[in-house]
Amino acid sequence: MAKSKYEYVRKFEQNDQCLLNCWIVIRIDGRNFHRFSDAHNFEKPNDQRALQLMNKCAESVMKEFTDVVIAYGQSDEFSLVFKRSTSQFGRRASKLVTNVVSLFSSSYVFYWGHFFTYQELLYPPMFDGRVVLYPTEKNLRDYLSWRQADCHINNLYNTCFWCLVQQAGLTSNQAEDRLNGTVSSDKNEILFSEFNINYNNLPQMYRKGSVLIWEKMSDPSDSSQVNNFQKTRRQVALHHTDIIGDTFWNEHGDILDS
Ligand code: DGT
Ligand code: MG
Ligand code: MG
Ligand code: MG
Ligand code: MG
Repeated sequence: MAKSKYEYVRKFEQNDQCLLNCWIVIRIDGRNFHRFSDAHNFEKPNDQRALQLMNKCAESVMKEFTDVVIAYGQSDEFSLVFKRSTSQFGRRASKLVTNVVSLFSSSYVFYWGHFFTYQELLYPPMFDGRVVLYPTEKNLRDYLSWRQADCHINNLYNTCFWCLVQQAGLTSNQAEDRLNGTVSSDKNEILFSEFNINYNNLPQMYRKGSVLIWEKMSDPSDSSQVNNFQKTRRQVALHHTDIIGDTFWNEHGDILDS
């Protein structure tokens, strides 16, 4: 078929194929969730409903894009890691990030009411997205460690901050001044001695964030047993666990193999 004289404009499109052999990380982050969390009365410092909704959205993305081997989320962000050999969308960065962000955002609205039973969604939320490539296992693990360390640092700070404001009656400025220059052990001590809170006993989801991986589980919908072997199905499993140390990676050696 003859091409129209306009066809040449295609050549202006840029090739944004991600480098081969690298893990493709897509990190999405809620736009101005400072305002969004206030407007929707999120509990401070952690709103269980909001975090569970984020996890549900990430699960939706993983079920659609099964080359995502692990996803890590905390606060208003999620990092989704495509296996290094993925050929999804020909590894085109713009295709990958826009599809992931749009499915995540639409899922956030779609599932809102499942988690926020009494809180109406007041306006459409937005998420940004970026693509980062990691060529070595060390780089990728360091990336995920960076996000989990960020979760810990922010959560410890925010937990102290809101105790000082909500329970001790300090103003925001006073609470900030009080925490200025403190290290982790100081904050643990404030929580323990002034608010009777053992930080390590707070919910793991708040302290560690959320880790989603594929796990083989026996399929309860399939009762047929072949040679005493129950069929297994890959399902998305949710963990709130340390991913900085080696234990998690030793127990789930297949995540980075693929
Ligand atoms: P951005 O990302 O530059 O558009 O701006 P923000 O406001 O989204 O800033 P960001 O992403 O650095 O920080 C996340 C905000 O979301 C932060 O203000 C706290 C809020 N947020 C996230 N999760 C929760 C939660 O569970 N409870 C409450 N109260 N706030 C939360
Ligand atoms: Mg930001
Ligand atoms: Mg944000
Ligand atoms: Mg954020
Ligand atoms: Mg089309």
